[in-house]
Amino acid sequence: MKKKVLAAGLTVAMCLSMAAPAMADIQIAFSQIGQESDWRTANTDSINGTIEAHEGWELIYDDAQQKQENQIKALRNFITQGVDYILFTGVVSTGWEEVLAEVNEAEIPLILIDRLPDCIDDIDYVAAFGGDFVEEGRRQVAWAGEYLKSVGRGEEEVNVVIMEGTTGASAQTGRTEGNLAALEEYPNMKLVGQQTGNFTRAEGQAVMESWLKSIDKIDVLIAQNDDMALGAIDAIKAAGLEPGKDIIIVGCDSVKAAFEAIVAGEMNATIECTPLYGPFVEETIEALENGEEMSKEVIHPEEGVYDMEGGIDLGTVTSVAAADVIDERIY
Ligand code: GZL
Repeated sequence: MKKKVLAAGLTVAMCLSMAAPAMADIQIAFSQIGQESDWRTANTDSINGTIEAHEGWELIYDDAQQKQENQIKALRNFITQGVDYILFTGVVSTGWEEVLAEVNEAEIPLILIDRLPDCIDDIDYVAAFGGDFVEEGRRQVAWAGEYLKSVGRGEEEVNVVIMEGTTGASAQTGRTEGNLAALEEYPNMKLVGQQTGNFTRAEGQAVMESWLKSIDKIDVLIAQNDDMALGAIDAIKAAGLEPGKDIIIVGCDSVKAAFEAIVAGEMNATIECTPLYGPFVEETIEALENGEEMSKEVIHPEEGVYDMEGGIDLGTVTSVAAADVIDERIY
């Protein structure tokens, strides 16, 4: 009897082992902020798609719905699971010291992407990659200033509103720093409004609706991402005004919907901030798996500026007409 049971046991074990999926060599955990914008969706798709397509890699993914407490919980779960790598972008830039110290104590390699934590100099990380938010903010205002000059309005006093991203996010604080510094270079541009739209289209529309009721004349909107710019366009049209003409609109991210709005004449420019981090993540983890050291230098990708006609010189970059490149855009 015993032999039969043993044989049956072995048969079952063999079937199970044949049916079981191949064990991953490494587990890569990703603490993502949420799904607040087209940029974020493209960022998630790029990273998750790259990891899931890589032989032997397993993705452990968490969407924090833009809540810091959810990210902290996710990071602690990753530690408990004993993952091999952690990818992290913080919804805001403060409040990460304790949990990132726990990641360091667990000796799990930490890859910082996108919105970097203020405590970056006090933690161990193996690589860091993301947009140069201050430069992106500078480019937004400089584009508007140069454009006004190009159409003979360089001396005209114009009213500017800045629609900020999520309060306390490094993308918001950085872009605002760049926005305000660049405004110093264009004394004809007067700041008459500054409010967060939380990087979402719905909140961008609501903020623009309230500004159109409370501010006599708005000439330029600087929106710190394209989703808020697109929401503002909806509000401007509902108020009977022509977006892109009555109000000059400069976004950030360079998502496809912004190219479409520019080609339609409803938006004037967008400053690129690429979300396509998948290749960087793959190269970094492959290098680390091969025992290579990565530089601690924060890597900023090359980024462009896209507008209606091209040719606006911003010093570090010259704009390109959206219509000329819209067909090759992949996000
Ligand atoms: C920028 C990123 C910002 C985008 C927004 O790297 O953190 O968050 O500009 C997104 O669209 O919501």
